Amino acid sequence: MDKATIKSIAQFLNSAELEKREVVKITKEHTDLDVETAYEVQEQLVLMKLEAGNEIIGPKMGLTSQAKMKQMGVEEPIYGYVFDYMVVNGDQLSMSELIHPKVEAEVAFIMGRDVQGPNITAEDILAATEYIIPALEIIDSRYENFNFTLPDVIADNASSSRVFLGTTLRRPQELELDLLGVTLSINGEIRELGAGAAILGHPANAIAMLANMLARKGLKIKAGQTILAGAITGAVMLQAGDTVSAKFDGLGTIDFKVK
Ligand code: OOG
Ligand code: MG
Repeated sequence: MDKATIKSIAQFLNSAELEKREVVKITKEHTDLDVETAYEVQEQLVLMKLEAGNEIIGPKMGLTSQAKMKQMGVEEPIYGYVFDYMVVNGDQLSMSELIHPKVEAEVAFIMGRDVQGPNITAEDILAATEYIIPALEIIDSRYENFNFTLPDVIADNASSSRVFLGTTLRRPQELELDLLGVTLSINGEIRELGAGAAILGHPANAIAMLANMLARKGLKIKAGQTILAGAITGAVMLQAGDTVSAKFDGLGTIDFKVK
């Protein structure tokens, strides 16, 4: 695929996000879009957002749990980027800014040091992590009905849209992240639950995988970045009027209302 086509796909997906418009998946027309090219589209999309004045909060991992891989019919972890405009301040999610949002429970790593792959292990990640915080990610695929293939979702920045970051900070050594339990309730009813081990056996494995994936592009994890490890639970569709509440063992709660 030539550079001009890669750029035009990135532009197409960026406009879909800005105009809150769902689109047909890219691979429907561009059947030759493979994983490597999809990351080139994502790179262009990230560049456009940076050029528009947005800043990167951190890369994120996605599709790191069986719950998510099964739900989306995709079998491999991926990464994308969370930008400053995606972080929600306060406790309200505005439906009018989004297409068809879903919520999923995650933990985030706040990095104290740079981590440069390859050959990074979970132990390396834990040693380089300053704090763990709870998070609720709002994913909002730009594709109709969240219908996509692996290259499609990579090109679409892993459905990144919004994120609520919790305010409880813990040192990684204070937690057993694999045993960290979480419940996700909508309107008072538990809809999803799980433990950190759902993420590749331990959430730090997802961040290690990220460091190793970034290394293939000559990139690294940077000190100060806040990095989502991928959803522990399946994602739940949201509707205006919903009240969302997630409880994290040892990490407090995150609550918000959908307007
Ligand atoms: C892709 C986004 C995946 C996660 O945590 O698994 C993701 C999607 O499900 O639309 O953010
Ligand atoms: Mg996620």
